[in-house]
Amino acid sequence: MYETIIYETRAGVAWVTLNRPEKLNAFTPLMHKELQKALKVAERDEEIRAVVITGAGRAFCSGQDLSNDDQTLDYGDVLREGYNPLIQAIVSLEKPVIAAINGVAAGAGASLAFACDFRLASSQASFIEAFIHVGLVPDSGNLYFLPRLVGHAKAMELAVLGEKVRADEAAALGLVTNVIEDEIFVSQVEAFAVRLASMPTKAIGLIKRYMHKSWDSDLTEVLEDEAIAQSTAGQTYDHKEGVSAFMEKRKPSFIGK
Ligand code: LHQ
Repeated sequence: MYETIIYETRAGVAWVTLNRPEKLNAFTPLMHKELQKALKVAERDEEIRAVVITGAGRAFCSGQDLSNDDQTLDYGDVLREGYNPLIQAIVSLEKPVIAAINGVAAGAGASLAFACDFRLASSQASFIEAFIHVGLVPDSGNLYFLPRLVGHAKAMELAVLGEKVRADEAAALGLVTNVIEDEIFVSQVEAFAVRLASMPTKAIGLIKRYMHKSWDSDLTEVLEDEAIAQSTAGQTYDHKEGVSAFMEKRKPSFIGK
């Protein structure tokens, strides 16, 4: 069904694997189409309560496929048609999205990871703001997410110098949640994703929506947004279940509704 990605589901988790290992999973227009389709499928499937994005082979994603470079294309249009909707799809998906960074994440591949809600890095992972090496500027949300993740000064340094950031350095910068030894990477990602998929999904979706929105809001707006979100969360099954479980001194069993 897909040519450039693999889409699999298990235990409430959708696994989306970028699958062009010979090009270090570089983006093509078809990969954009397929990724967006997969994210829609994951969004609509009520059984799916967490999404993992990872790469086949030794890389996470090397950004735009430079071997397909068509000089007649306006890069602004390439972004508007492929990358921007992809980043928006990740941000607006009200389920947790985990970037499982198995290897190098370069250029827009790094941007893809930065737009996700969690980043788990293999000890083999690295990040490169590769844009500058081909005379380009960070894109695909990179200029939005990177300074928010690591602060303005560090973001400038990474974006302008384009030096490789190893997994342990990325962890020290707060760029990744965790660094995991390569041999146990997939099983640890799976455990993390399954843990998220058994949590109160509606509440996670609301946290995600309003935490993103908070960057553009003042305190008065955030307080009201919290009230709106809490009103919705307070009416969920999972809220009732959480309270009952607490009172009955048992583990809650959340269903994501
Ligand atoms: C590749 C690529 C690649 C094709 C490795 N394309 N083949 C948005 C909108 C519009 C236009 C432009 O850009 C953007 C956003 C962007 O993403 S711009 C930035 C584009 N990406 C890059 O500049 C990164 C290019 N790649 C690299 O710098 C290196 O490959 C990294 C650092 C990722 C990995 O280095 P190595 O581990 O030494 O691997 P390698 O360079 O030997 O690559 C292995 C193969 O993969 C190789 O092919 P070959 O046939 O020689 O085995 C590369 O040509 C191919 N490959 N990235 N983006």
